[in-house]
Amino acid sequence: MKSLKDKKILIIYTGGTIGMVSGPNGYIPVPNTVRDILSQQSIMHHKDMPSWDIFEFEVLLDSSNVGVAEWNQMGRCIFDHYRDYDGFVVLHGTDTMAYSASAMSFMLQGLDKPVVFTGSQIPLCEIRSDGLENIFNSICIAAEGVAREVCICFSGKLLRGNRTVKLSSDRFIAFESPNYAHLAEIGINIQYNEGALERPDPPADGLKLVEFRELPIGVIKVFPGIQFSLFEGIMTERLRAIVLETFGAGNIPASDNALLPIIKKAYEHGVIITVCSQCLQGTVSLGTYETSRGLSEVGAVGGADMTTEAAVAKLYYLFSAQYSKEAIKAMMSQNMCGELTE
Ligand code: ASN
Repeated sequence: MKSLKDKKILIIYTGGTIGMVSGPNGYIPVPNTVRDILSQQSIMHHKDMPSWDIFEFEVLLDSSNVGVAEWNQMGRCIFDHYRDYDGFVVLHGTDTMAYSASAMSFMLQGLDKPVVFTGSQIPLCEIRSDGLENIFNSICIAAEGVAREVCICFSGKLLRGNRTVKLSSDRFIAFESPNYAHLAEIGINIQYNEGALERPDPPADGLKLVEFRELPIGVIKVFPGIQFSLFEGIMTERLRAIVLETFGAGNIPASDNALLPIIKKAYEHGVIITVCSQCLQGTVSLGTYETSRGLSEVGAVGGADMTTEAAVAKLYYLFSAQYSKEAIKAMMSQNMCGELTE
């Protein structure tokens, strides 16, 4: 087995606070900041450190601006360099990291090397930055090769990417996977939770990249007093899918039964309706309560314990991979890469 220092890691900088500098209009990512700061760290050249290269995106983004094109760019970058490296560290803004990590978990079919997303809450160029520690931990995890899946390494924890949500905009502990065990705890030792890790079989035909296409989908969060009729206008043939963020185990307010006929019409137009929960823990179970029964009767499908982030990414994947409507509907409640518990 290769030791860590014999491993090769590609660090991909996409943008985000970690490489930002304060400007007149707020923080913005600045080219070469991460590269320069990392190169100056003696630990990055320590004899036991894996060898590493850094690839910086031409246009660096606050992650609020990351969309389908950038996901494809990230996926392609990993795909193109897959054979040359033992693992990948993706430096990314925290705001949409959970979406991007979810997207990569579907886009990179047959992945059996670590892809570790990280970033920081304070830029590397400022004192008290959490960035260096996050980067060092991520490099070690990418090099160890135990977690051969898309994960998020942040503030001493390793989480499954498609199970993660951003929890805090100002704490160092910015992420959690509230519905799934941590993949590792990072202390003096990196303690992997073997039972929680994906165990991909080495894929027969290697890594496959499924680039995403733009997709007209919507996320609707229900709330007490919601006037469903306002949403009728968007439920046209143009819409391909909706993620409905419901209460508890998949419950919706009766509100004069306004939603169900709208959902039924949308379903008849071919729209895939996936039911997720506003709760961070637990699962959707349509039919447990009378307030959810109607949803399955009009064609909606329960997304079990999937995060909204994972549900959105999965829809992009399934439509881009050109599955049929029936297959997409079935697959939204089936586990593909550790994103939900069946
Ligand atoms: N707005 C930043 C981003 O997501 C936040 C961060 O990285 N901490 O790019």
